[in-house]
Amino acid sequence: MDREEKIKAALATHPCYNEDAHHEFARMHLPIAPKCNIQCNYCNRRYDCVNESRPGVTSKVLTPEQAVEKIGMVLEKIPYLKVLGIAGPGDPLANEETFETLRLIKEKYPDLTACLSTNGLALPERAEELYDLGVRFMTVTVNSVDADVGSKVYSTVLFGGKKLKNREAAEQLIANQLEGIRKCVELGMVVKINIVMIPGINDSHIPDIVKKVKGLGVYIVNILPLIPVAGTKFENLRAPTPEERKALMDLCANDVKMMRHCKQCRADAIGLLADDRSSEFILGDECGSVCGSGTKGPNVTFDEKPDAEETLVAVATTDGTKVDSGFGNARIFRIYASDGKTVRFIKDVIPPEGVPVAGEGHSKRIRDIVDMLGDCKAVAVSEIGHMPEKMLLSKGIAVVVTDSDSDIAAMEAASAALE
Ligand code: CLF
Ligand code: SF4
Repeated sequence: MDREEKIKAALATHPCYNEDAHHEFARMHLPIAPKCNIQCNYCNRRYDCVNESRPGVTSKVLTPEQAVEKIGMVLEKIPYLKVLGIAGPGDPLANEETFETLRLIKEKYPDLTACLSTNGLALPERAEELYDLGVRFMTVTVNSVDADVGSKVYSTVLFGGKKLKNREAAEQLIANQLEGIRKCVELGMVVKINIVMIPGINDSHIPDIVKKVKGLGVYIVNILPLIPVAGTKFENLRAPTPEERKALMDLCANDVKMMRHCKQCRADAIGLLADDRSSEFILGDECGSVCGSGTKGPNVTFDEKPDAEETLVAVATTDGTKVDSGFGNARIFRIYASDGKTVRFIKDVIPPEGVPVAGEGHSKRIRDIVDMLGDCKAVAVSEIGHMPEKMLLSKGIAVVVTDSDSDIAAMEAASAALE
């Protein structure tokens, strides 16, 4: 196969770049890159890079060796895995581990597609190396192509041994992003642009960004909604409504292909975009960090303690993004701390799997889960049976039935706990 045919074949099985492929083919993120070289005003660095992930999600960092070892485990259970992505938890190009991981992937899994997501600051100097290491799919998050707008989005940029601020920071970042994109396209990579839509800051500027990157030859654009996160400069801004985002995407679709099926997945996501199976592949020494209890059972120790005035609540979920599970069958309980006005993510608690859905085994599972929720004062679930509800209420844990997004559900649970 020549170079173009190879890229065409990879495009046919890439779940993000090709909407038709996302029900059939899986991606695996390798969370090996914790550091970042810029500060976006919507990012709380306790969590994964928001340029590619949903806010409030924390991935455990692996070494390149651990990450590559895990690929073999995943392929055994998910043979339709086609793409290996590096998307954080920080910026991949601010971490040498990214290059080591790509070297290992090229050696062991040359048939899988290597994909990367970056803020683009270091792209001009590393693009060729990335191409040589086999990267053919590159995502760059570009929130402005105008330094006046950019200076509202970014507060600092670390470049050339200097800490740049405000307008100077934005100018440098934008120049590097555009040059990096140009180089990647010239080398023959397929380039996707992510744009975070921030009402009142860059929303009216987004059509100009799209026109600019179209001129550089990008393949597809993904407009992500701002999700305001406590502890960031943008915590009091509002998210765009789905209607506003759709209208903007429809407008920009006149210029370039739009991605409309993004799941804002975590930096350690594994599986089909709509079915994250990362909790099935937790390595032994990841327990206690990612999941708190993992399969170890009750008596959770929270490694990040809530402040004295904060209330702990739990949210039942499958993929971390919304409440979609009943109490007894939840794959993950996301634990949040709330001061009554905002919520902040503490950690995931993962109940043991493979327990009977009825009989004594089932009641024991319910008791274990109640114990695992430790000091939580409320739990949000999509449904709950009489027995677990009674058990929770007897322990002073309020129950909220909802189908909201996880962070909103955590707020609903916190209100119920404080009633
Ligand atoms: Fe990962 Fe990103 Fe590659 Fe996909 S995700 S590095 S391009 S393999 Fe995909 Fe997830 Fe949306 Fe990203 S759904 S957040 S667009
Ligand atoms: Fe956060 Fe990503 Fe921005 Fe770095 S590039 S500050 S990790 S959102």
